[in-house]
Amino acid sequence: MRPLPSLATLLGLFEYTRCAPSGKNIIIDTDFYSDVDDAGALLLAFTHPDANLLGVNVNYPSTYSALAVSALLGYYNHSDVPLGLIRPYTNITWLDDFAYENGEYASKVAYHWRDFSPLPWGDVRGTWEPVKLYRKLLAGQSDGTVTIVGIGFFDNLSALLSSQPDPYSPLTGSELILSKVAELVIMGGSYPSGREYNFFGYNASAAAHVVNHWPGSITFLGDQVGKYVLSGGRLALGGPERDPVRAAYTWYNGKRRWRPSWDPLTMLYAIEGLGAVFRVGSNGGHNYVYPDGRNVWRSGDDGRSQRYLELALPNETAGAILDDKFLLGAIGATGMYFESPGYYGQDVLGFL
Ligand SMILES: [Ca+2]
Repeated sequence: MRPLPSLATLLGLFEYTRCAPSGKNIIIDTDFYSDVDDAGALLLAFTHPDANLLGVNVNYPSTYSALAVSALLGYYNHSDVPLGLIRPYTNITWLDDFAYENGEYASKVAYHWRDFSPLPWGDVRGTWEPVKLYRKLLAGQSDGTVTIVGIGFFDNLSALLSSQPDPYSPLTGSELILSKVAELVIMGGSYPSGREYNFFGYNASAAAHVVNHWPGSITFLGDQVGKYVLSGGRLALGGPERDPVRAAYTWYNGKRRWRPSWDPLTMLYAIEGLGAVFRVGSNGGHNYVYPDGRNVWRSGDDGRSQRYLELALPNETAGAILDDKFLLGAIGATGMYFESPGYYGQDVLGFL
């Protein structure tokens, strides 16, 4: 079993997480619907001391996805952060009709943490239309200072790219991106080539539009990087009992608890950069997405700045780093430190 962080380390980082928000300007585009790794990514972003959260857009048209993200925003003290939801939406919930082993979590998080949510239970009319939210947020920031993190599907980003001048900005979507966005960080694709769900699974033409026509820098984290990095288990086993992301991992994973880390790794890079965890896997070149969602890394930069990531550490080390950050973020959000020496590793799933 991996050694636990020392008490001094935990307390020191706990204090750090209570500081006023600063750091990198982040807008998140998440499906928050099927795989629970979106919840891990949001826990990272909502509690990381180096992230300045500007807004969240939901790219899957479920009211429960938006209500759950709203509950997380409230729970982690970001009730003032605006939330968008793709239109038209329905009350659809996820069913694991692939493996019939993973549990739905979005509606449960939305309901059980509804008292934290800025949105009233069951009513998402207060969410932004995603393109309007993007344009408002981007227009309000200094040039070249915004990082957009895409950890789902591409309809919102495609619509931003195609958008026209409006009351928020006289620039087209492409001009606004070029002016304001420092980097688009995408979980999607397979490198140097392959077929990955975020590109082909929902709206492949939107993925192709964004990847092939985005005017600024893009960094990709592909399927192979996240697949073998397991995280979430320590949070599920020993995190604060009332933490909603702990519950999400528990509901989704059942007794297996750990889960691949595509979205949390993408978020970690977006906030912290390469650090000791990542290195650039590409050597020049650019990504190309076919109309059916397959992708290939092509030589030549084609006038664009694109790269894909690899891990610079063993999978187990990267997973342990994520688990540390999940746990510390969750503890920091409770406003209290758990003093019981037997707390960590204790199976407290009985609360469900
Ligand atoms: Ca996702």
